[in-house]
Amino acid sequence: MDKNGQSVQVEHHTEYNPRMIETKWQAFWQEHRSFEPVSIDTQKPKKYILSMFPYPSGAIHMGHVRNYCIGDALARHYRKNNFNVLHPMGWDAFGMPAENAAIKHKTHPKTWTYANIDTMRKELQSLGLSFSREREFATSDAIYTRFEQEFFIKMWEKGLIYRKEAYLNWCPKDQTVLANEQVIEGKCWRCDTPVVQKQMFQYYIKITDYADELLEDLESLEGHWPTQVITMQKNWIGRSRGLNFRFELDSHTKEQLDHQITHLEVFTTRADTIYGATYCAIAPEHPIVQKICEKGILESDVLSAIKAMQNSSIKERALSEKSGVPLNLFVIHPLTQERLPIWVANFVLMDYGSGAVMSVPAYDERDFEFAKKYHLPIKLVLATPEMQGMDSYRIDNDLQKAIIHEGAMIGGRFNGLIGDEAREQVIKYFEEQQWGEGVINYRLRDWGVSRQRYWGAPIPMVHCEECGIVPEKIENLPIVLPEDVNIDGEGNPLDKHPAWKQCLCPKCGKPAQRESDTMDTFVQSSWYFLRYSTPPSLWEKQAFDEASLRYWLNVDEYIGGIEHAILHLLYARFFTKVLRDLGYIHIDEPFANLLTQGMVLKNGAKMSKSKGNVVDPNSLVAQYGADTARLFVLFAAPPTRELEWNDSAVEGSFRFLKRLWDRSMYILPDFAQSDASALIDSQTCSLNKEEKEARKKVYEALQKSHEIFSKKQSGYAFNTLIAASMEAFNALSKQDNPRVWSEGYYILLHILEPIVPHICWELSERYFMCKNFQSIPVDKTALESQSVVYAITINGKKRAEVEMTLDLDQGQILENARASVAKWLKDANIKKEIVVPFKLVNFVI
Ligand code: ANZ
Ligand code: ZN
Repeated sequence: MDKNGQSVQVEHHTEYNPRMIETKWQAFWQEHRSFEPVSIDTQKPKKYILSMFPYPSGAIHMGHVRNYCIGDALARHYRKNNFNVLHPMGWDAFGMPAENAAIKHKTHPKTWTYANIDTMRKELQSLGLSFSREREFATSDAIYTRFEQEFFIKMWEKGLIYRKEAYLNWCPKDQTVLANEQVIEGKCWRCDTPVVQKQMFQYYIKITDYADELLEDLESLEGHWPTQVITMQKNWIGRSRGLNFRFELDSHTKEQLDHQITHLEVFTTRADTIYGATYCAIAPEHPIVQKICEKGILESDVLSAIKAMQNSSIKERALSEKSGVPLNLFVIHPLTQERLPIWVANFVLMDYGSGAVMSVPAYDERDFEFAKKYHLPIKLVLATPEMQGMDSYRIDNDLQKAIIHEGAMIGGRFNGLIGDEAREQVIKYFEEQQWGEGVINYRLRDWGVSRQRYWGAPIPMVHCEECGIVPEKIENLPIVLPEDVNIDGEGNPLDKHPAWKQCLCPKCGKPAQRESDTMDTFVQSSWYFLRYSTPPSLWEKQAFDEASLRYWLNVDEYIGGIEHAILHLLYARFFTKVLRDLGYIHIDEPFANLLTQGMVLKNGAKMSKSKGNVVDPNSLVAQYGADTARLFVLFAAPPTRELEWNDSAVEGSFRFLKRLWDRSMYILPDFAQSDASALIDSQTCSLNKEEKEARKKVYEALQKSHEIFSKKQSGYAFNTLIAASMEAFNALSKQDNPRVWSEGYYILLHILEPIVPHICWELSERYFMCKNFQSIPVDKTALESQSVVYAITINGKKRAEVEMTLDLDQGQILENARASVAKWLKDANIKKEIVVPFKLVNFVI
């Protein structure tokens, strides 16, 4: 009844028709702008929930569905709890697949990309995800590129970007640079021509300048980011303390090198193993190699082995077996004066340390493998069990594997020193002798951002004959891509374009040429999360609105795949710090919390096109509806774990929703208020056990909901919340008090709304006249375990009374009962045990 005493019309009960209610509510949400945040609302707390944006490949897959359902549950929860919620979505739209499609299907990358975006937007919408539509953008939009180019210029001016020659995969036939994925078994993916390594100038961003801060700030993320991700980033940055020192070349070697090179500098993290060095290994690109090749004194097979190493990519080298050739050149060991041979080795990298190592096969796995292969001596110099108590150095070419544990140094001035202490003492001595110095090294490399491709953000630099390389003027931005290009896989389309490159030098005004490299797509994904904070009406004019940034950042919860543990997440952290130092933003770290969702598997393998085991989310939604899809992905596994596809679990999810729908007809027909708590209160005492039990289960589920969303139970275990809701629903079904039904439904719809929103909004509208969900407090009295007194009888004769709580199962009830009448049962032969729930237990003996 409503206030005027008139009965409220409840629509006649109908079949559960997900398609109908889902389209209805999706239209409603859009029309009412239900998910648009208030730009800045100082009256409310804010939450910024972000799922990693997708690459617009053309279709969403189950991994996306999972990722976005997790984020959506959080966003809806906070909205309901009176937060101002920013939950945006966009498109990581530049990248190679668009160009590959252009080559294959003769379409334009832009057409292809934006058509895919339209398709995928519809797919996401059909899932009822509560994204802000108004803040959506694609990173290929010119107004986004505009500011990325501005950042590039500011970074260049600050010395954070430089050019350096680097080796790239090059197809000599197509005259084009190839990405690693385009090199298949050493050959070009298009024409099968063997790929060579070609040196070309590339732009680099100095992420290494931030190595220390990136490492140190990981500490502040502990407890908020998965430990695994933090560890992976630490290892990737790879900070290590070591010794840089110079071996003197022997006199014959100096002569060979025309006295132009007199020393070989190496970097080691294991200065304590210095006496165990038996050879040196240098990178194929090392200056000594260059010099000796020029001299033309190497045997032709040695020369061709070196050429082969130089022509294989860094990735290939890492994957192939260790190999090398000796140069017949030697260094002098600074402590022992021994002559050690210099080898060229494929596992030594030119851009790490000094591109040369002292090789200590006894204590380093790579050196060991190499020494075994080429029969180089293996020398034990540390007191470890392998030394068998001997107290002077020992050659042991039969050693089975490299020794990785520490041991004390033996003999000489460092005798007895072990570990860090030993290393520091050796470093100190070398510094005193001026042979070398202690250094900190990082594995992290500067970030090469040049790509010789069309579908990317143009690097806003100009090549002028007079002025050199000059940044474009800010007022000339954006530098947009020409649309009339011929993309055929040969060369760089921007380079080939007849007119696009021609421009005027921003400095001297003379004719000049544009840079034709575009930026790595990781640049776009390094700042998109900052951009969403700014209202779209300002996007044209500024990168960010200061006040909006202050209000919305950090991202409170970032959700995405573990495959982004290193690159994307590290670059995003780095960009945040750079933009801070350029004065654009004020935060140090972008993502306060990170949730890495597990993979979606089918038949034990990751769902992927190549394995042919993908399930198309569209057909799932078409068959069962979005709510079933959402319920399934959140019920089948906790978010961080792997999710195994299971057809019958999908069925089960659908059946639960159908039952939820069908039994809604037991809700009080005249219950037209949106606050259910008034319903039961006065009646609590007169409820029977089943009714009390049902209420208890309902409030337990509600309490679980509070706990799970507030992270008291870590990892957002929505699966347990769904399980609790199902249990509550079953308990409700075991009683028939319409008031308990109504209250239970009211609360269950509230709990389930973040997970299965469409059905919840529909039933709430039908039965509770409400189009809004609010937070409901837990009725603590409902949670108390109710107890009853059982009569315990033997052969029908009452022997005892026992109070028991309602949550006990049959086994526990019997156990209590037996204990209470133990003295009568002691020697008896129990023939039968009968439990009458909530009343009595009878033993027949
Ligand atoms: C001698 C040694 C003995 C080493 C030993 C290790 C163990 P991290 O810890 O990753 O920084 N190294 C140095 N420069 C290299 C290069 N350009 N390419 C390949 N390897 C290089 O690694 C440092 C160690 O990697 C260095 O310490 C060096 O080998 C090798 F029992 O020196 B070590
Ligand atoms: Zn100029």
